Amino acid sequence: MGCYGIVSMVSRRGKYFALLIVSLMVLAWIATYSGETSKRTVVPPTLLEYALRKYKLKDDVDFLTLLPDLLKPSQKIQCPETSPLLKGSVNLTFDPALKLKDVEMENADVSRGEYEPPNCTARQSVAILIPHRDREKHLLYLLHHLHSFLQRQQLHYAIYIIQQTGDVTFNRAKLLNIGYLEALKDFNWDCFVFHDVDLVPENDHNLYMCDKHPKHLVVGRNATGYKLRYSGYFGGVTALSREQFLKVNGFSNTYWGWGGEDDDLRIRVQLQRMEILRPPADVGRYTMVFHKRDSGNQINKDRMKLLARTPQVWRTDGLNSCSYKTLSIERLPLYVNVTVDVGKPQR
Ligand code: UD2
Ligand code: MN
Repeated sequence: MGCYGIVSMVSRRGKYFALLIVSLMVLAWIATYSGETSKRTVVPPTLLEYALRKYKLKDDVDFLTLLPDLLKPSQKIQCPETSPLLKGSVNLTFDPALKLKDVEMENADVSRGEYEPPNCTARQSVAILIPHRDREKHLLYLLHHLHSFLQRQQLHYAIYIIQQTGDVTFNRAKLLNIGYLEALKDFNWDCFVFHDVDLVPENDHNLYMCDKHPKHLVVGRNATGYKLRYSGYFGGVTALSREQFLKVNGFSNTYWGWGGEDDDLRIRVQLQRMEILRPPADVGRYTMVFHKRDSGNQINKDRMKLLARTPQVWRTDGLNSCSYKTLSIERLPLYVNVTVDVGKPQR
């Protein structure tokens, strides 16, 4: 719900009520942030959303009944540096009979794709961005494992699935740019994790948090004997802070089909003289659910040519030139489903 939606909603109920809500929000903001050491920054337009989410309210709520609670200083302390809930390496299961309803029941505390630890303030707010088309089973397995994994890490997080509509050649990188731009309309996320739908993390010490430099979280996966494929490898799952991703102007929008877009992002990171951090090999382990190459995602034969021109074009090809049409945004229980038209290759 944007600012204008909030204003039109309350004006129907009279100006006095509107004034009351605005005053309450200011009070709530002061109360919530005065007692908290979190480094999260929340801009005023999200305040009402914050209160609605925190109290899981519908928009016809009686705010007066909330006043005492809103004015109470937050009792929450920052979550510990190492979560006591971590289990290390876990045995993953991929049950073909798994249903979305089961995963929803396992995650009753997740609302509209978003979760906050109940007893402490998370150290980072993280948006997980997953590019997707026609991989429903993989998505279900990932949701099943990833929600509990992220909750064990005591993160404030939301999962965004960015769906490419139609049968135009797949564009993973552009979908991820769109995910970043759309997620920032909801909240000022600290950190973004760019995540393939078919990769399931095996060890919860692999922290989905951002660091001083961009992180590559997949050291190895089952299919490649858990070995790093090559030294500059940057595919699968990466974590960049809001500022790091902005600094490199995001991904290129011009990689259609399979391959190259991950190497392009690595070049952008290196051009900014940032390093790439990785977890230890026994921690950065993933299971990739078996799949064949999808139709509509054929090998991009131009990828080497594109990679050669990255140093010349990165400033004008990326977040600042990402044009698309948002077809729908559905806030489902376990994820925000963003469906987009990414356009088609220019040729
Ligand atoms: C590798 C990289 C991946 C990306 C890709 C080249 C790893 C572990 N992953 O993955 O990050 O760089 O090469 O583009 O190295 N997808 C769909 N529907 C489609 C096609 C793709 O949802 O029809 C999404 C999905 O999230 C998938 C991702 O795009 O996981 C990458 O595609 P892939 O899994 O076919 O490619 P793969 O495994 O070679
Ligand atoms: Mn894959």
